[in-house]
Amino acid sequence: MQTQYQFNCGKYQLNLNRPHLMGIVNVTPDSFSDGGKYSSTDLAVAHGLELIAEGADILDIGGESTRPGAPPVSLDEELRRVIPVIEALSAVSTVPLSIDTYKPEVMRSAIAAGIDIVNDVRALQENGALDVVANSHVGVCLMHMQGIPQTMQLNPSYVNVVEEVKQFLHARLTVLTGRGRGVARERIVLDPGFGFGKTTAHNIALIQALDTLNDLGQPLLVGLSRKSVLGKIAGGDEQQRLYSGLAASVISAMKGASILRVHDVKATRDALKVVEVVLNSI
Ligand code: 8Y4
Repeated sequence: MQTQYQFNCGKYQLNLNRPHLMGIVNVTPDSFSDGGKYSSTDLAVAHGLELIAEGADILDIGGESTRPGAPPVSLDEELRRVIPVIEALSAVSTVPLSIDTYKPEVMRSAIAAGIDIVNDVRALQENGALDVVANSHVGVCLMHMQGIPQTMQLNPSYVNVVEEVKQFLHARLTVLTGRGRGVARERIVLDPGFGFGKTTAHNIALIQALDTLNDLGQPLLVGLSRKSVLGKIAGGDEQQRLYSGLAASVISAMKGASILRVHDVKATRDALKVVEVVLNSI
């Protein structure tokens, strides 16, 4: 199925001998502090614990929407959302915690609060981000994106999307592992960045070519859960993309992806269990 990579991330050493599931924990704006029963912190923590119970191997905590056209969130607001969730979950979690951020200040505070992985859609290109990660022991996911979230879906354009994504990831890998920085390869996973400055055709070409991205020699992370490419292929809005997403997860696993970032942990776990058992018994 895939190469047996070891992933060293913070307090954890994951043996990626089967596809691992990264469950998504969104920390929404706190609209409950004005009288509601549960705060957004409580809701996010409860959701994280539920995902662990369903079989999540990693939790990815995010306080800023990276969706196409979504407005940016200020540094203070992002910190207010995610740090209390990280503090609460790190005290009880049995799995590594990941922070979805591109801001070095959020990375630094999240590391102090107990985060194990930095998941950066900008691949540590923000000033100072690389140093924060290099001077720590966290794992890191380097993702490809063309453009910036506000405008990336307006006119995505490539000569050869697969080659360009591959070259970008190779270049970032070289920077991180190079002299001076010296981040160990065992701390790095790579991600083609589905939906980030890509048309449906680009996304489909990248799914088809996932196996060739294994040439980079690093574990691959795939995030296709509920994304619009699934709706374009099979129809349905965000809430109706579970079955198409399961097909995408099975294909990704069979093409060697090591980590799948998903909303629907229980359903994906069942689907992947079948892949795992059948492929290991032939
Ligand atoms: C419905 C639900 C429609 C969610 C769109 C979305 C990735 C990621 C995101 C990814 C890595 C998203 C933070 C976008 N996607 N990180 N983050 N890889 N590493 N959109 O593909 O989920 S956010």
